[in-house]
Amino acid sequence: MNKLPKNLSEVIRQWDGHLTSELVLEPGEFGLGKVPSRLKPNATTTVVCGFCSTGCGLKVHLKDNEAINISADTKYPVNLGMACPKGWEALTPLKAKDRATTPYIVENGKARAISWDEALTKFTDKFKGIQEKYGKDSIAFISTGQIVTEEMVYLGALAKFGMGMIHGDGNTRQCMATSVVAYKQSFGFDAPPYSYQDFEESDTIVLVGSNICIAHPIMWERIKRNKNNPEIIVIDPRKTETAMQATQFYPIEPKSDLIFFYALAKILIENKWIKQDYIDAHTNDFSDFIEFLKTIEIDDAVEKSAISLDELNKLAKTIADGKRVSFWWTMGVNQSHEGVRVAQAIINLALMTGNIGRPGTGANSITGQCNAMGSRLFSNTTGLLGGHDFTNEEHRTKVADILNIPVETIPSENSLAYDQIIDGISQDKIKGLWVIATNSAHSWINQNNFKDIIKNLEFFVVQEMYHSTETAQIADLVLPAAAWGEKDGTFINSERRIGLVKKVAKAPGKALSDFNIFKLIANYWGCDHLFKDWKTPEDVFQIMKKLSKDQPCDITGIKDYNFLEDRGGMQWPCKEGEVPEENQRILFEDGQYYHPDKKAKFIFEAPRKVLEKPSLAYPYWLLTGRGSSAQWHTQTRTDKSKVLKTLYPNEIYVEMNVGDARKLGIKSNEQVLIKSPRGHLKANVAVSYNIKEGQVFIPMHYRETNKLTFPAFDPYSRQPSYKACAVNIRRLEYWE
Ligand SMILES: Nc1nc2c(c(=O)[nH]1)N[C@H]1C(S)=C(S)[C@@H](COP(=O)(O)OP(=O)(O)OC[C@H]3O[C@@H](n4cnc5c(=O)[nH]c(N)nc54)[C@H](O)[C@@H]3O)O[C@H]1N2
Ligand SMILES: Nc1nc2c(c(=O)[nH]1)N[C@H]1C(S)=C(S)[C@@H](COP(=O)(O)OP(=O)(O)OC[C@H]3O[C@@H](n4cnc5c(=O)[nH]c(N)nc54)[C@H](O)[C@@H]3O)O[C@H]1N2
Ligand code: SF4
Ligand SMILES: [Mo]
Repeated sequence: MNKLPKNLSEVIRQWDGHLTSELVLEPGEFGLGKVPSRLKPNATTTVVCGFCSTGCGLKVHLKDNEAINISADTKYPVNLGMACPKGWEALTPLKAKDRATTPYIVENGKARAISWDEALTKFTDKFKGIQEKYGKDSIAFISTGQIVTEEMVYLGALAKFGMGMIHGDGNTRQCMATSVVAYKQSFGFDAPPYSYQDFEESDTIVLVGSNICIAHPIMWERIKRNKNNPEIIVIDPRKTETAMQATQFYPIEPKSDLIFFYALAKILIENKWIKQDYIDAHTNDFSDFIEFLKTIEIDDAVEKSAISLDELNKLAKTIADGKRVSFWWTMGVNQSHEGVRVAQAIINLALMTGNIGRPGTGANSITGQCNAMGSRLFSNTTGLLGGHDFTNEEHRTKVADILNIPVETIPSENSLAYDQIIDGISQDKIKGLWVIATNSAHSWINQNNFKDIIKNLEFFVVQEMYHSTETAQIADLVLPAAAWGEKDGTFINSERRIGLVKKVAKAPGKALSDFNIFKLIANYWGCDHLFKDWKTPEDVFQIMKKLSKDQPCDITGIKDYNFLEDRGGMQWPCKEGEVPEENQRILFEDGQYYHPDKKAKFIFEAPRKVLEKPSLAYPYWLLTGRGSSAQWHTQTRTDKSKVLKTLYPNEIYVEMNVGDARKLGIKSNEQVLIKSPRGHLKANVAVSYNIKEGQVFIPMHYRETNKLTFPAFDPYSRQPSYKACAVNIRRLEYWE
């Protein structure tokens, strides 16, 4: 069992499935040969972008079997010929010198390149040993919203059904957990209801905690195509690039959204600016909501949000006057100590004003990573495959039947959340960790003790495309992964569109696609009998279809990859026998939600205390988020491009108000020290009018940023509240 299969080349051929016939293997190498044989050597083909959740179609131009250039696809229904700088530069990160090209193990601080056979033997022996010593649930995995859905399904099934893990979460916890919980509770299923066409059809666009110009530039371009001269309303503490383009800007105090939206609801109700017939026909608990709102004082909301009553009234009136009002939110809402209730306060506004289920409307959470939506439905982390529930026996039986596996292999309890897995490591409950396609040692909240916590593990495996990431640097075993562009599969974008990702380049050295790594692990672990039919990504896609059957995310009508190719992707639902003609669809047109009684729920709760606020010792709010459209997350990919690097400050900087800078005698570009109760860092000052006094902003892309952040979590989604903590700032000479 713990040996490479004898007829390895045969296995590799099977891995590549429909690509087999012309597949040439380099002798002695595991890298899987050439670009897919179904593409002609000098072809042009469309691939969905591997950065943000917009999911633009990019044309990849091949010469002699090699991807040489990219342009934006003019026909793809998402981006209509547009792409942002990251998309244009998407091939560059593949060629970087710090790609992990061989498995390696770190012993006594020294890295040693090893064969796949040794790596997989080590992986299996170590993790099995830990399980024998401490129990099955003593190993866990943390995955991602950035591998193809087929790989997510494989990983989730392998880890939980094959290797016996219970705990596995993803970086989507840092990002989307709040929206998932909010939608499930309010609508009965995690179902963002919109299509991008809504950006063009609204007459009133309300963007909450969403810097769309930077984070989703092509969605912003869709707003610019709107012919209704729409009101564009931005609710954000900072005057962001998006706020600068807005027709109305509400610079709300950090973490005051909940009371602010409740006050707004109260004003709408008092003025009878609501759609009672819609509320009566399609929702529950509105009268309780009215009762609850009696506990909300408008004056209190005005004071806490720093938005005047006049402005609040103006916003309410604008919403009331709009015929097609759409509400959009992103991380300013999700990353909060009470994010779920804030998201639901926004959902409540859409429901009570009847702004849902019609073109140009909706309570719309914008996702972040290219495949966050895939992970929400198919990663087997927070929910069972296909939007099912681990704790529901019927669901477990259904999934077991589809996969043809014993139902007992499916855990009947939910996984610990990301923060609980990290705590579990501190508490010696989790002794083995496997991280796939996320850079936890940079992006996780409060980094000060992260590396020490990791030392508590007996075995730490990182599956990565680069050996240089902060997380790979502290691993015991690194498994080199092929990247976007080097493998096949599908992503699901923000508007629920399933789009194709293709192998257009060869992975370097011995790097393998995550799909193939999972396949090998199944073989070495001895559970490959569970995955007999899972030969190619497209086989797994066919299994995903079965898993989705009769769920709101039913995709049984998508025949195969060629169908997706021909249609320019397809939004869910797409049921067998009900394949839609049109290419842009919204949900809830019939007012039917996914709760058993088909009604949506008003959900509300008194605002919670913010656990860390500015104080005498730490007088500034620290906000964090995206810095520019050319930077991606922890920058492992985007900092490989010379072109992108010219588009943003290469060193960490802090944005600070002109008045604050003057008070402290700080000049623009001066380096300052920033301290939170947990850690400190040095950053260059960017003096600005776009941030209020008493607040500062540091982009998340720099490795130091999370030394400062405060680990507060939403109680329902367990999403970290990255966006608010307290810091102090001083000139260097003052500290040193
Ligand atoms: N260029 C680029 N694009 C990206 C990414 C990237 O790294 N780079 N990442 C992708 C991912 S994974 C994600 S999740 C998205 C994130 O996309 P966004 O959420 O749009 O980006 P952020 O800058 O994280 O946060 C948005 C805004 O929230 C505001 N905010 C902070 N606190 C509060 C608050 O209390 N209330 C309100 N109302 N607003 C607040 C911040 O000032 C910030 O402007 O971007 C995606 N797109
Ligand atoms: N302070 C602060 N912190 C934040 C945020 C914030 O707003 N403020 N935002 C949070 C949010 S919303 C998010 S989504 C996270 C993002 O945080 P991360 O997920 O840690 O960020 P990435 O840099 O995208 O990490 C992805 C990793 O996967 C690797 N990789 C890329 N493609 C592949 C592949 O195909 N296979 C494998 N095996 N590896 C691959 C990349 O090299 C990279 O190291 O950060 C969170 N952290
Ligand atoms: S907007 Fe997003 S999906 Fe489109 S090209 Fe840019 S990073 Fe890629
Ligand atoms: Mo994210």
